Amino acid sequence: MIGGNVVKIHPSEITPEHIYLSRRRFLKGAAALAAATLAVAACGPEGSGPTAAPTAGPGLVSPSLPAPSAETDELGAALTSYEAITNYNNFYEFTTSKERVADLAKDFRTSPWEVQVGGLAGKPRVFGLEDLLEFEQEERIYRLRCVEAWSMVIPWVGFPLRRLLEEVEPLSGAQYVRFETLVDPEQMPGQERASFSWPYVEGLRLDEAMHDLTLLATGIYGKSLLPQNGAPVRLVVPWKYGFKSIKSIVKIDLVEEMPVSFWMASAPHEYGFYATVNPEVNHPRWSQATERRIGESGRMETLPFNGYAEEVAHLYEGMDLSQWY
Ligand SMILES: Nc1nc2c(c(=O)[nH]1)N[C@H]1C(S)=C(S)[C@@H](COP(=O)(O)O)O[C@H]1N2
Ligand SMILES: [Mo]
Repeated sequence: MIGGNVVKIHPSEITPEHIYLSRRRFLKGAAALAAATLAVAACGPEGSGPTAAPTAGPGLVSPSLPAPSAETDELGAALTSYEAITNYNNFYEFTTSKERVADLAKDFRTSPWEVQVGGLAGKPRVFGLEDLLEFEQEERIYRLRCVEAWSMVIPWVGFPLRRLLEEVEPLSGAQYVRFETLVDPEQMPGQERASFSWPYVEGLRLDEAMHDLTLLATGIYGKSLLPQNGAPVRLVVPWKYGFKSIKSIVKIDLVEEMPVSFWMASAPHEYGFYATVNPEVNHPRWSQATERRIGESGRMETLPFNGYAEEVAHLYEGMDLSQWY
């Protein structure tokens, strides 16, 4: 914990007072967007009008949404700017250069989009993006801590993964959840690099996947995700290193055995399955004790479980997490 007088508020307690983006608002937002886009096209370059937010880009969920709903996370840390969140990215399918992802991903086709959900499920099902947007969307302000020791505070829009998994009815043998990103080297030039084995795969234990903090994100700052952030739908697991939060998901399977993730396959001595944020367990090549908050100077202390210990530490009782990077 940071200090004695910090009041911890669980994200689920924050959101009701803020906005729950109902499906209707999403649809209304889409219609408003179409109108706004026309107006912008008629009135001049984007951003020239007084109501156009400088960061407004394609895929605005709803221009009328008062998002984000707060200026800080529950620890009082300021939100990272939309500019930084959308221009400093890890998305190896496009490039390993964080500053170039946004440009290389700008034409990535995110519609139509389908996510196949199955494996050990009683009711396996294919969800179109429009089906995913039928789940009640809410805002969650989470810290994202990359294993490379930088971090951001991001106002996500999305819904708990648990709701999707409940829809497909996990069978009793299901112990883990395995996720896959799209493979399409024509659109994703980084996938031509043979040094990695695609698709990008990630996994969670079923109880981690069912935890209320575990989000399927569809937006940031009240706008639909941009490709560089994993459009149209990506995972967010805030108490684990960022690489667990897999982008542009096309497949989710309930499975019996622990999945082998992209990073476990690429560098097994550096990246493990659990990857819970832990300032006491260093990466083999650098310290994890502190982090650089993007947009701020200096370094800050990294918190156990990225500051979510109260919510998630119980999931790991009796486990030696120092074994897991
Ligand atoms: N498919 C896929 N998902 C991915 C990655 C990736 O390269 N490919 N990078 C991960 C890493 S290392 C981080 S830190 C976060 C970064 O998310 P952001 O760019 O939206 O901040 O995405 C994660 N999800
Ligand atoms: Mo990362």
